[in-house]
Amino acid sequence: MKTIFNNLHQCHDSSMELFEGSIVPAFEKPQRAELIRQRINEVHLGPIVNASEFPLRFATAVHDLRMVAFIENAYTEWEQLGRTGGAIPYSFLARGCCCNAVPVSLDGRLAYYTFDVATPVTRTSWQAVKGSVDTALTAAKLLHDGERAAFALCRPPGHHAGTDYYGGYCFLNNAAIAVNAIVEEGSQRVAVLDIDYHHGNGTQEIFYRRDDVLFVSIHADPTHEFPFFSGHADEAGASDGEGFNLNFPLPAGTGWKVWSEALGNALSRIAAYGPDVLVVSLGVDTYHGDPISHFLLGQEDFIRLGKRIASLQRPTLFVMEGGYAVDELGINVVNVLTGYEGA
Ligand code: OKP
Ligand code: ZN
Repeated sequence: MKTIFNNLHQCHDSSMELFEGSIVPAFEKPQRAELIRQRINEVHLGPIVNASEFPLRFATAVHDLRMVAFIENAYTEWEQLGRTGGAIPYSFLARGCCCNAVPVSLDGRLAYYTFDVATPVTRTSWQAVKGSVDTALTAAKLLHDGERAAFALCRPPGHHAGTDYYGGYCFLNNAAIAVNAIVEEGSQRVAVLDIDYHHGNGTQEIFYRRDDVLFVSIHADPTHEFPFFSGHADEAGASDGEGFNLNFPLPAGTGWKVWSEALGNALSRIAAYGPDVLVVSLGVDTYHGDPISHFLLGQEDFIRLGKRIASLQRPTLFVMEGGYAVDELGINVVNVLTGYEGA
């Protein structure tokens, strides 16, 4: 299959991250995309194609225009205040607050739009963020033009970004923007299978009230794991979307046996839905060696996983999300893709 790549990903390099009370090197770093690209070349998965540019309206079709503009301009404002480092908040919008108005000051708007400190806007982040969206849209276009599968090597990732908030290393929701574009191009039903270790809260929220997009996610139980406030089994969708959201929260220590049972149930639901297109939010932070995660999948399991996804026999768009064990990252990601192709 073809891979879509965008060199602009390098423009987002936040270098540092607050982790368990210390400042450590960022887990979500440019090397990730480079290592995946290298592995794709090594195994001759297929051609690597540069992303094309798309109008921003594809992004603002699922995100609040004011948030998109905020991400684009936050660093200019940050610098005008004489600040250095990445733009991050020191405060957050808490539940039950009496006023949901967007504040005026930059710090107030940071508090409003982002939900963690792991997602700093740097001087050039916007170019990478827009480039990542373009990567997903270029891959979606390939499917529209008749390819059976494509891999959008997106970076930064996207599945934690919701309609009007960003966080968890994610600014704009690449997968959701691609899904929405696919629906606008005429697909009646699109299924999203999110297999990242973390729940795709943003994607869930964006499609929660829609029946033309089925969201299915297998992830760490949010009672113990980031993003903490969504991903429970009883979140089934609302209004028109009731029954079109399906979560499989699993405990820390989950290995292939239990994980693949959940996958079987997820795939049954997707098969019953009968989507025109399947979009896979592909995280490999389910790997046993991942430094921030607690599932126990092995390298060979990723091949099995790819084969199982292929059994659906739907046009499939893989969109890169997480995976932080950099030494094995290329192997794990490409194992899913070769598993899919070899099936
Ligand atoms: C993004 B994706 C580590 C804190 C990290 C952010 C995690 C974002 C994951 N204990 N918090 O879903 O891979
Ligand atoms: Zn993740």
